[in-house]
Amino acid sequence: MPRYLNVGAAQLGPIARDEPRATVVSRLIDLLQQGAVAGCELVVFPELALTTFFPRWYLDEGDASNISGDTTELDSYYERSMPGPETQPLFDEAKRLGVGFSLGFAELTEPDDDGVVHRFNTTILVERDGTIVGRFRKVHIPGHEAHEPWRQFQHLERRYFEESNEGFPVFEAFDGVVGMATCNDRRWPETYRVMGLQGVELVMIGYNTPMFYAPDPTQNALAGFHNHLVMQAGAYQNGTWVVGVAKGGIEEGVESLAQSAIIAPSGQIVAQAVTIGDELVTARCDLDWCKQYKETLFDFERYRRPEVYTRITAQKGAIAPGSTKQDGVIS
Ligand code: CDT
Repeated sequence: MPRYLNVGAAQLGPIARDEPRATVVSRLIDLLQQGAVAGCELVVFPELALTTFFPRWYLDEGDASNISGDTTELDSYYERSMPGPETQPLFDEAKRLGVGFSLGFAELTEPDDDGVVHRFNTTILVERDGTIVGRFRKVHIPGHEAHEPWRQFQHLERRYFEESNEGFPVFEAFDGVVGMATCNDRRWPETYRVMGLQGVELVMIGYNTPMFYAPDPTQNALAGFHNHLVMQAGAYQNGTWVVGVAKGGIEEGVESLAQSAIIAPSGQIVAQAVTIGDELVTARCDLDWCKQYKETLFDFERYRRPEVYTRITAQKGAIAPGSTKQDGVIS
């Protein structure tokens, strides 16, 4: 018997640097309402969906390892509570419509026991009754820490976000087993496999992917190919749905990839955005389709060989034969 979940991928176009939260939240509500009309139970929003992609600017005066100086503008891009006064209307509307959502945003924590605040690139999962049922903090943080003014635009995620140590949890929600990942996480096979090992049936991924990659511009023309390649492979190899949602278009002069897609456990794209702006695409996702892969070719219990994969967790960088590098592993 099929087990259907109607899902919407709510792609966003650009958000201007000075765009007020209230305006962005009204765009999100509009997409949520479109989702309700289309019969969606879950709408997936992109990474950092409440603000412009602020890591493209060097916004403080600290050194490479330390944010300091005037952080007024930087801090204005983070949420201190969720929901907060400006995001509450989205939660209220979700509850009214009975449509859940996942939402990416910059999180500034309360001070810890040492008085230190933490900054994470976070996504929350909100059920159809408006309650938060899951939280994911981005694990793989790309880009650089230090001010690099030679770039056309910077990618200072490694300055403005900590790497999460919480891993890739899954949640029993939306009558299935669901998980989240954020942008660069989608390029790493471990992301999907760790959730696959917890029986995930649907992975929600928001992204902001610039079309220009300064360290190797030969990759620019392949941005769309790589985006779908990794998500389709992750879906197929783990027998799971993947919903990849962009903030695309030209934002503050920087062009970002759109091409949001809903991908089946077969690895096939079943719905894809056709614009580079605010757009909802939907699919009726049969969560039981996952079994066809999880119980055959990718029957982990039967076929996996964890005893020969120990390098995956024991070692970080590559160690070529003959290398003198020591990384705690004897080859
Ligand atoms: N937001 C994000 O993670 N973007 C990265 C860009 C990498 S280039 C520094 C991505 O993997 O799409």
